[in-house]
Amino acid sequence: MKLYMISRCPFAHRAAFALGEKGLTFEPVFYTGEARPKELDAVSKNAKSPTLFDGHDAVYESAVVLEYLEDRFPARPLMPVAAKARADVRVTIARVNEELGSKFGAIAGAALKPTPDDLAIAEASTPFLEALTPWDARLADKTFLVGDTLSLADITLYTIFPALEHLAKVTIPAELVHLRAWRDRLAARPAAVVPAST
Ligand SMILES: N[C@@H](CCC(=O)N[C@@H](CS)C(=O)NCC(=O)O)C(=O)O
Repeated sequence: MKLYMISRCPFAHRAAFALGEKGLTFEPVFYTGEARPKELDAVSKNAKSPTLFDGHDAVYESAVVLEYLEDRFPARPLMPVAAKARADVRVTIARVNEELGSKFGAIAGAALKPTPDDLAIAEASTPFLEALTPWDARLADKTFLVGDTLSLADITLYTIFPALEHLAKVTIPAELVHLRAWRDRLAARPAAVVPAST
């Protein structure tokens, strides 16, 4: 399998993390936004980072790539078995996207400006950091977001943090001890390494 991705892209990180957890090897193909590979255009103009090529089959949109990997390689599952628990994982992923997605995007937008300014980054960070409080409370007495094992929900939330740290030096506030501990547990997993071109 080949994973086409932009270096340090948090969405691609989700796919790489899931592949690693499943013990699957893949060839990373890094590109930049300025030099979009023609292979991606051949798939779709909507195929972004990540796009997974599994033989002749190409899959894009990180959430779809994660579900595809689960369907195609069910060993070492990242989804629970019970229907309700599977629904819980999907609702949690939807909440990550709804509650944090656009706030994360605003920080990234400020940090990626040609001349980023610290005030704009700090202003964009405030709503994002405030939105973390319920996630900290949720993890007060839990090792993982849903059930007792790592799931696609953990991977989806986790990948936001290394990207923000790298892009904007924004990190989880010290008082959110449960969220920080969860973040550190995930970071310690070998599959959590951020895919980056050298
Ligand atoms: N909703 C998409 C977002 C993917 C995305 O926006 N990736 C960025 C890099 S982090 C990208 O490919 N940007 C270049 C472009 O938009 O063509 C997903 O979850 O896969």
